[in-house]
Amino acid sequence: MEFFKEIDKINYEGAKSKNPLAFKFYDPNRIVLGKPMKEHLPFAMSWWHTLCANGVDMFGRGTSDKSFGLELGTMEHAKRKVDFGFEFMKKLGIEYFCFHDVDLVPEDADINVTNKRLDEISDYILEKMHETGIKCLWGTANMFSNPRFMNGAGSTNSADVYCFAAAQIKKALDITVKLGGKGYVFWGGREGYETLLNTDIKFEQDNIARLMRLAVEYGRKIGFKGDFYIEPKPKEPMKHQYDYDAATAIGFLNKYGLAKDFKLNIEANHATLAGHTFEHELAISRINGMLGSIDANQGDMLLGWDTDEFPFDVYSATYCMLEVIKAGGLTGGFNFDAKNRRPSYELKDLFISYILGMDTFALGLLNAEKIIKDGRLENFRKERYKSFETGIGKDIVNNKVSLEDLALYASKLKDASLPSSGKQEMLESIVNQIMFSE
Ligand code: XLS
Ligand code: NI
Ligand code: NI
Repeated sequence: MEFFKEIDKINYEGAKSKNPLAFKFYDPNRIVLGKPMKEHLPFAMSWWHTLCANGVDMFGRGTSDKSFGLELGTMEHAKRKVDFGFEFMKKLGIEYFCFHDVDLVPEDADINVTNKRLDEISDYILEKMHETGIKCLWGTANMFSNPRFMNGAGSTNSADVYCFAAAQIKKALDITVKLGGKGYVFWGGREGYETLLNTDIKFEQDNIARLMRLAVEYGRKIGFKGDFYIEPKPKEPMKHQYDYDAATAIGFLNKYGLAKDFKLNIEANHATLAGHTFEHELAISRINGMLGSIDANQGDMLLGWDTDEFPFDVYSATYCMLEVIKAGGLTGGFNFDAKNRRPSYELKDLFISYILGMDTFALGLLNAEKIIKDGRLENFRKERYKSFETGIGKDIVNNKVSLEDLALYASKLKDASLPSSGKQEMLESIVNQIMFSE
């Protein structure tokens, strides 16, 4: 069954095209820095936003009909989502998908029933994967929607709930491995707290780490070779989330001896919620060898929550791609953890939204290539530290001097000249020049 008879495969038509259902910049086979664009940009569809979310918000019902002509909450409907999702990915040329357990099937009150449904749906998904060549980027367990997780999963005060979290992780790992997923994500969900008056943060963090360790042990036992990811987020739903940002998550992973099995999944909107730029979070991950995957979206600077908009900001995508290229690429991919705005409710808007996101990252990649080939930014950055290449600077870097040596050096100089000018405005104008001249 074909859902979109009126929408064919989305093709690249070039920057001059006025066809809303065509790529203007994403040209999958175009060679950029030695490899095809699509290899730089392994895009993924998020099951939840694309196939489940209907635009419901705190103030109103859904606006978008995701029933696909069937009754919601049934296995027939769950299969229909698979059919729709695969047609959607195929038409857009998206090669990966990401899922939470409960995105795939309706959750039953009895976890054993839910697990059987997951077996059934994953058989069906596997068939579709073989038919189309589409792959699984990562899976995860939703440990935040069910009321039992009101205090989180690993961070819960209830040992029974902790076991349910473990059971869901076990099953989600089984399904991820069955589908050949490249990664497994822990987004902290409700792993956080509201008030210290009732919370033992040390105990909760120890318990989260224990749960992650158990997940790694089990995953490796069943043959999962990919990366585990932490997806940092500073707030929402909890006031204090333990995985606040990349630096915090990396500290946590190192403290608990989890660093070798984990990398980070960086979401643009989470970065800005933490008061950072997207590229800051990517750079912090990269310099620690932990840039794994990306949740590609963007927030609204005027709204303080995770609005999950489709990426549109070309500067941000450009800085992102500079980081990704510096890191030598991602072990994961670019998952559009993004939803169309509530008033863009037509299913056709889903195609248009993904085209926007994919074109934005294609532009980011093309700009990054130009910036790298131009070389002025990189040269300037290197030059800026050149006082550490000779003399006392070189001795510092080579750990050849003591604090007293440095103090003596300073006392002989009497006064230090100012560091070289940062020239931010010059650099920004170079970026504009490169981006907007052909
Ligand atoms: C929520 C997160 C979530 C994760 C997967 O803010 O972005 O969607 O990506 O659980
Ligand atoms: Ni996300
Ligand atoms: Ni998010």
